[in-house]
This record gives sequence, C-alpha cells and structure tokens, in this order.
Amino acid sequence: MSVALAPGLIHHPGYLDGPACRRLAAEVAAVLAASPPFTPRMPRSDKPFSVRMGGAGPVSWVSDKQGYRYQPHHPETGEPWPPIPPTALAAWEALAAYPAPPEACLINLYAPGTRMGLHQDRDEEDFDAPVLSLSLGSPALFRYGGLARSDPTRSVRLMPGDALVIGGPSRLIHHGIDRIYGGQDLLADDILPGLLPLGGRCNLTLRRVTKAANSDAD
Ligand code: MD3
Ligand code: FE
Repeated sequence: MSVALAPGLIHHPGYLDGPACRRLAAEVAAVLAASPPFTPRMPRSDKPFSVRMGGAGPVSWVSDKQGYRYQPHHPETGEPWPPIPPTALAAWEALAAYPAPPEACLINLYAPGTRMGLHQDRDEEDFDAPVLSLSLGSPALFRYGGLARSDPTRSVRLMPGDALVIGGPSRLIHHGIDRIYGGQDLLADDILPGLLPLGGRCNLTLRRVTKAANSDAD
C-alpha cells in the first residue's frame, strides 16, 4: 500500500513489518557500535543540533564550523563509515526505482522532545535520484511544504516501519520533524539500547551523492 502525499513524495505505511524493524534496528546498532553517534553543529553559529547522527556507506553527511559536506570518514574517529545495513539496501532496491545503489545512509537519532527544523536537502550533486527514508521507534510528526520556504505545509505522522520515497518534483521540498511522540501511553520498544533513550526515534535516509556513471538518469 502506498499514498502519494505530493507528486514524487510517496508514503509506504508499515513497509517494514515488526520482525524487519527489529532486524534493521539490530543492523543499525551494529553500525553505531563500530562508528559512534556524533552531534553535528551549525556551520556559522557552532550551535549543536538536537538530533544526534551516525552514518554508513562510502560517504556520509557531516556538519561543523567548516560547513556541511559528505565525506568518506567519521568526523571524530577518522575511520571509514561502516557498510549500509542490508535491510535498508533491500528497501532501496524495492522502492527507489533508480539504477544505482545509494552512496550514503544518514542515521538520525531523536531523543524524546527533539526536533528538526524546516530545511531542504541540497548538498548532493544528484537531484535525479530519490531519497529513501525508513523510520524506527517512536512515531514522529513530519512536516513538508514546497520549493519556497514560505509555501504552505502539511503534516503526516511517520510510524515505525514506514518508508517514504522523496523524488521527482518533491526532491527539493522543505521538510522537518516537529515532534516525537514518546508517549507515556505508548508501549515503546527500546530500539537502540544504550544508544538512544527509551521512547526515541531513529530515521535512516539513503541517498545518491554523486551522479552515477553510465546511468540513463542524466
Ligand atoms: C524531503 N530527516 O535527514 S525523513 C534528513 O525523519 C531529514 O529524520 C527527517 O530530513 C527525519 O534530511 C525526515 C523524510 C525526508 C528525508 C529526506 C528528504 C524527507 C525529505 C529530502 C528531501 C525532501
Ligand atoms: Fe532532510
């Protein structure tokens, strides 16, 4: 089942079932055990993000006083990023409809009460490729608008196991996470014990960064 939220913005509620979510969470835990989460900082102000991040793949995204960029190594350990989790790669193959594999897997870690402000993702060279998002843990309120920051926005709740494909005319829309539902009444799984507080959320985004050689996409 899938729902077009906008042209190119396709929501697949419950794409990963319970066992697949647990398998992906275990794969993410292994990535973060080898390559620890870090706190990105705003380029100009040096203000820390409230979201913590990890990464996997040939490159991943970092942000510090020097700016935003994709790089092949962890910003603190200097080690190469671990491989992209296989369950996430399988979802890319099933949903992305793109002839080249993802090069980056950003891992966003939201403690209860954290958020991500409205932004665009435009640090990649290849906007022909979609971005694939996979959600684990607590539900979140995802807000999305248009190409202009002042365009009207709508909101949708992202649940654990949901996939979202962001491509085509939606690739450069403004979007953010307004809240995490770490509800007292919600029976939260401890998805990443020791890495994220109970009631937290983890989001993976798979991306192309460079233009694929010999692809028909350009
Ligand atoms: C729309 N992550 O990592 S996922 C991000 O839940 C990011 O952690 C949010 O925004 C999260 O940059 C939202 C859905 C998503 C991901 C990438 C997009 C929506 C997007 C890229 C372009 C447009
Ligand atoms: Fe984003």
